[in-house]
Amino acid sequence: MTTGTPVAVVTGASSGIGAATARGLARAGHHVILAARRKDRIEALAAELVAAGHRATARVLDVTDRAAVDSFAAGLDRCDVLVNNAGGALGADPVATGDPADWRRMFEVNVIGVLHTTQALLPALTASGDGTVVVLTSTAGHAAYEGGAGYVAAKHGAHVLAETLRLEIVGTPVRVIEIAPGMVKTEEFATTRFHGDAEKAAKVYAGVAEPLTAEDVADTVVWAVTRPPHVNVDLLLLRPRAQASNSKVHREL
Ligand code: 8X3
Repeated sequence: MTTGTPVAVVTGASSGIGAATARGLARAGHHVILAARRKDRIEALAAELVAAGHRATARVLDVTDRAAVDSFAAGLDRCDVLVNNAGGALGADPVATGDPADWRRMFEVNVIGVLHTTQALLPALTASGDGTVVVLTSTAGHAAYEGGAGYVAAKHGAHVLAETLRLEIVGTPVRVIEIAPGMVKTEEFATTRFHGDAEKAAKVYAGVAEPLTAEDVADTVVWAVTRPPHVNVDLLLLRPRAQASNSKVHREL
């Protein structure tokens, strides 16, 4: 294993689960590289972490831009952990009327984005001697639900990418961890899904006592990453207690 401060790249680190994971990994002793499109947000988070005595660097990155991902990877001295968090849902229409542009964008971010960063950083992760790839999928990557098909299809793609990669690189010093959260209430997920419609977004969580928070998921990611290197948490599904399946949610209305 390489000595010195381990470096953890977190994509989509500008908000939600990504930002919380970056905070958690920084607290766990990693130098976190905050990668996201929104410069102001990642710079503010990096400043917050540095002020708290941690190591953090902000790097603007769009994971769907392969050239940008390659030059991002070339600019890193080392990489021990890659958290593929950038992703999201767009639309909640039935298959019959779903917007192909939404489907295409979800596949680009949730699947091709993970492919780009993983391909670009795999050499550095291998060279670290104990590398970890985390793929944040979703319970949508494990079962379908009505109105979810575009996101469900994309997250199934990310799940299969993780599963296949684990098979292909066994015997190398890199493990592949998939974390699949269910209902998580974050600042942006549902609003983005409904193209900015706050009222529709609020309905997602209506009456649900305690949806998961970004911190709950980050906690799980940090736990999995900080297990000894020979321990591979292949797949961890987590949901709030009030959610028994993708479509069975207890609501107090
Ligand atoms: C988020 C979970 O139920 O909105 O990844 O698909 S869900």
